[in-house]
Amino acid sequence: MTTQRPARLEDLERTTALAGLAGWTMVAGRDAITKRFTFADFNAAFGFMTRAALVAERMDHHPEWFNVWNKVDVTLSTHDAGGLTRLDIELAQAMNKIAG
Ligand code: H2B
Repeated sequence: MTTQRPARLEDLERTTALAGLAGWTMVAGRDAITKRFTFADFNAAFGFMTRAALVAERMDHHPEWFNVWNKVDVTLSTHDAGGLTRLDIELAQAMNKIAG
């Protein structure tokens, strides 16, 4: 059985989706979105990463991310599609919700 991966978002779709995603911006020179999450301390940042990791694994869609103490820089893109798909939007929404 083959798994169906979603198609890259059209211009209008990504504009609309991004408008509803607080804090996320397009990455320059790449079809991807990014956000820096800042927390009170490392414990809160790592708690966020742990919860987000569980969602990502359930979605079979994984973030590129980088953590230093209380900050987590996240980049989302669908590697199989070579750009932004609805999976990135859904994971970004879930991360915003987890971060509170
Ligand atoms: N994560 C992201 N961000 N993009 C993908 O294309 C992707 C993924 N593909 N996680 C998944 C895993 C794929 O490699 C597996 C085999 O389903």
